[in-house]
Amino acid sequence: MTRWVMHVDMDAFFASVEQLDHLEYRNKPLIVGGCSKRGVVSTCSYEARKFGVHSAMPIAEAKRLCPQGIFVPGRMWRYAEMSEKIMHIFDEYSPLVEPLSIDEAFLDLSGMDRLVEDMPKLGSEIKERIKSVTGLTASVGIAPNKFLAKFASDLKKPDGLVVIRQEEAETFLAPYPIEKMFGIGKRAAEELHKLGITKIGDIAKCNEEYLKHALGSNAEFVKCLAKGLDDRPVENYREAKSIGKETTFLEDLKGKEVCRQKLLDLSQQVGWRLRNSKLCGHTITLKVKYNDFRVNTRSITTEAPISFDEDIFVLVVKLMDKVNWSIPIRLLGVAISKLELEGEPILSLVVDEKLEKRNQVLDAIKNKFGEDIIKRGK
Ligand code: TTP
Ligand code: MG
Repeated sequence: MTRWVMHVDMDAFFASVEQLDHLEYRNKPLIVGGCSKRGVVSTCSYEARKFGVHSAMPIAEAKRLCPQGIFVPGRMWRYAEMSEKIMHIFDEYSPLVEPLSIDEAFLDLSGMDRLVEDMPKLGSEIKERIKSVTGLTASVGIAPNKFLAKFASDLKKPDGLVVIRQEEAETFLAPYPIEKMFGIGKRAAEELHKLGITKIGDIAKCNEEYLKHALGSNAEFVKCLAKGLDDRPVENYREAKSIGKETTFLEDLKGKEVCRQKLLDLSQQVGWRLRNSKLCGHTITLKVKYNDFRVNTRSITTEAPISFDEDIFVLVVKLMDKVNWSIPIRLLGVAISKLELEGEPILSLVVDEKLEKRNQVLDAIKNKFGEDIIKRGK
């Protein structure tokens, strides 16, 4: 059975929504972002991109590059509303959808015995459906795995549709610069350049041991991607029995306080995924792996379902008392299980309206910028 994964990503999402709602912004360079002097660009219309404006650029610089641009603050509620509509459409096309951010998702299309010839048609269909329901354009990539699908959706933006077949994948990827690859950050790119590696094809051909000089333990994974191979599954958190997040540290952690901060980060990441999937859960599990590879897991179950970061973290802190922190720690993990669909307002252990608002705002921002953007203080 051929595996098929579709990646859909909306074009200039916030800006397109603004252009849809305001006739006067259409076909104009439009910049959405914080309007204070020190604000940054959230995104901008393709008309503004011609001037070199892009996401995360200071507004002041955008104004310099594109003085005739229209600058507007964002309306998160409106983008969230649109996002929900889009996610519903995805559900029509696949039972297995993995939302990645406010405007993109992976759809698993396998198991429907679809032929490669059907793929462009399916891509056009979903694009048309999105256009007719929302008035917005999306770019679509279809391929046998996640890496290729996301790569493909980015190639012909805006309003693009690219299908990559497995047998052509390696040749297809080869001429592109390494910076276009998932997992290659700025630092890794610099290290690769030092080794004389500039194209994805160079990575595919390179000896793995040599690659390790630049990519460390990621060398094998990245080399597989460069060959167009990626077996990561499309994950639907809604079907998950548990949602968890673990981190293995490059250097062992020492001491309870350091671990506490890491566990706060992990609790937030778990909470975010949970709420994104409209789920809540009852059992919290703390996992600790020591540097001698012994593993200790502790769990606690609450009567009322929880989904807030604070509630998760409070329970994690309780579990911390049952763990030995005097041995160096190699890995920490937090998971929540006994999941259920978020129904009526969730009974929080700490009933607090402000908390709910804060979680909503945080989620909106994390959806916007990715989950690593905000780390709460102690
Ligand atoms: P993206 O999909 O990265 O960007 P985009 O949809 O605006 O443009 P593209 O056509 O290249 O896909 O992000 C989706 C939305 O997330 C974007 O419209 C605004 C928001 N966002 C930010 O607020 N800040 C950022 O730095 C980025 C990258 C996105
Ligand atoms: Mg987008």
